[in-house]
Amino acid sequence: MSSLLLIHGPNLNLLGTREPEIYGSDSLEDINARMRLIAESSGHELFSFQSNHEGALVDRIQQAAGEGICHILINPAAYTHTSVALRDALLAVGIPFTEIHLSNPHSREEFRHHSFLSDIAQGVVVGFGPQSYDVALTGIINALAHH
Ligand code: CA2
Repeated sequence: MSSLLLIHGPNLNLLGTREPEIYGSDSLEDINARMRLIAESSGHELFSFQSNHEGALVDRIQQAAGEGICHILINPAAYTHTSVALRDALLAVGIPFTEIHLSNPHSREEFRHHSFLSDIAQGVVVGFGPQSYDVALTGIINALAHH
């Protein structure tokens, strides 16, 4: 059994309430519950965490190092494009991670085209709405099985 951690960045607590044409109509709790179910049906456990605060996200990543988390799934939201602190935290703990986005940031404004995380991620899944999470988790579970 592996322990996985799903992290959501700022404003993602609003999922399902606004801008469904960009971000879909699932709530964050819908996504968390579905991810937990997928993980558990393969014999793994999955914890989730959301914060609007960069430092709280850094703290959660650091904490994961002492919890035996073997993979982090993260939608860093706007911090994708700004945060050296999240990059440093992920490098510091050395836990492999997958970057996830609901939308395709490359088809949006120029400032969303750069990610501080993509080049150090194991994988990146973007553009499939809430299904991006399912695709990422399925890929991780398959990779764990062949390890
Ligand atoms: O597409 C994604 O998943 C993003 O990470 C979403 C971020 C955006 O800054 C990134 O460029 C791409 C924004 C999240 C905002 O979440 C909301 C959810 C519901 C209603 C309004 C905003």
